[in-house]
Amino acid sequence: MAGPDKGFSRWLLATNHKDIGILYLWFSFAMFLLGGSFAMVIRAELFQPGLQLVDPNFFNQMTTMHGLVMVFGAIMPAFVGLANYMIPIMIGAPDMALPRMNNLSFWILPFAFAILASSLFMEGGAPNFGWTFYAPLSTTYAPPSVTFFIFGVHLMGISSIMGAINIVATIFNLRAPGMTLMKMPLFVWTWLITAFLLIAVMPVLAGAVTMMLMDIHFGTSFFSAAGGGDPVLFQHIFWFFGHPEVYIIILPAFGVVSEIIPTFSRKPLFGYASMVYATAAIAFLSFIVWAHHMFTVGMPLVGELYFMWATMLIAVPTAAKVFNWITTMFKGALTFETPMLFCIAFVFLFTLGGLTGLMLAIAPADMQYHDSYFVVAHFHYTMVAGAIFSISASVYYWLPKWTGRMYNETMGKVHFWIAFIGFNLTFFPQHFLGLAGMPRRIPDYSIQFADFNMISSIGAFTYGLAQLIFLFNIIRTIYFGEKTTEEQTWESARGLEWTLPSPLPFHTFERPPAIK
Ligand code: CU1
Repeated sequence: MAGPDKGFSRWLLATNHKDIGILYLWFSFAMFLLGGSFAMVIRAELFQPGLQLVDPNFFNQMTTMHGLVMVFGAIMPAFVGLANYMIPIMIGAPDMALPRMNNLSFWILPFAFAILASSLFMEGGAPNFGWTFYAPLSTTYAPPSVTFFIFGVHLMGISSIMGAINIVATIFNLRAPGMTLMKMPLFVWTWLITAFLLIAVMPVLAGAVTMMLMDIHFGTSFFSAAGGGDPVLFQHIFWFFGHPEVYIIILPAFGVVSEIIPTFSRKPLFGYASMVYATAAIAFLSFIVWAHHMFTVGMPLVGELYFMWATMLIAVPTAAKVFNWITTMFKGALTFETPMLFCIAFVFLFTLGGLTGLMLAIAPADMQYHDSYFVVAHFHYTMVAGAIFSISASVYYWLPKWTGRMYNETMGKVHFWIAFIGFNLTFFPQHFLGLAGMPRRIPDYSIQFADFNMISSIGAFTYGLAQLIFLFNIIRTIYFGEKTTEEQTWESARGLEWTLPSPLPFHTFERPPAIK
């Protein structure tokens, strides 16, 4: 059945990978603004000590909803959208392998997040137990809306699993002749591995929320010590999902950066094969490090040591990737258009987030850092400067291809610099706050934390403002952007460059240019 071309039914009945990609991307942008507005409430409350702009329980709802909406509503769907739009093009496939399931995986999402967001208006308010929803806070002491939260998580998990199956099926079955696995663009590789992570761990998340549901409504005691269960079991199950989840978020970001840096360096990616193996190694290691989130629960010493060393091992393949990006840029004919600026900031700031991750991996040190603002600073360097910056880069990079129109470069650069400064103003001081002992998820704080919190809040408002420039630039491009020719889209530029002979020893043209 071919859906009507025009109007709402074009989107409702969409089976075309580009249409579905566009739906995912706009949905994730909407969720990004919603989750961002929750962050603005948080930073407004923390602007000064003693403000109490909002009720402390509402503040807890904001931290919870901010995390849930950003992780599951903004970042993940944005990458699924990029996958939908770009993977078939990159591997020479006519569409995704399972186009109708593709439609279903998208259209579940608005309902899942409508259910989640509507809990804000329910009696007792939205979930207030943090995005990690530790039991018994999320079972025995949860507001009634927790049941809607569980249903929402189930729906979103179904959507993710279907999306992942579709991506695996597409990459394994629909590659054009000659497109062997080791010729695939890095973005396709990172998504293939990400899709396997999703298929492996989303059911674990579904299991965790189902056990919660049983504990709340059906009299079981999985997480209740009073009934013979164990609250720490929840943390093990959650983080067995949760740690691979952070790589689900960051691996496609690695892929995007590995596409963009070669283009603006006028060189092929350095160490293609090592990038593929490093991605696979990170994915494997992500399954065996989960308890580094739980150093303070009272694990046996051997457990602490194992999870400490295993976690540190991840730095090896990650460093290989950073080395490859830097070496790709080395002696390249660099230019600094907006996508490249975001990618360079990504490499620099994500590495910083990786280094604080290494600090957190040291079990005895984590006894001090645990649940402090240092953790918040750490993971925002990976989630915002990692995932969000790479998504921003990819939108600027592929917008000319998607729309046939060029975005405004000056406005893009203004967006980048305001975002870069705003981001660092927000999160760099939080390292110091955490080291000085300020706990996370708290609506008020003592006076010695005042200065850094005010700087952080000003930074957050600045970063938030920058996104409005981003939105304006995108809409302006779609309606009024200067028409592009094939040569003006960045990818075509790369294709041309790759056919040129080069005097530099680093230019070994072992890979053909990506199929357009
Ligand atoms: Cu982790």
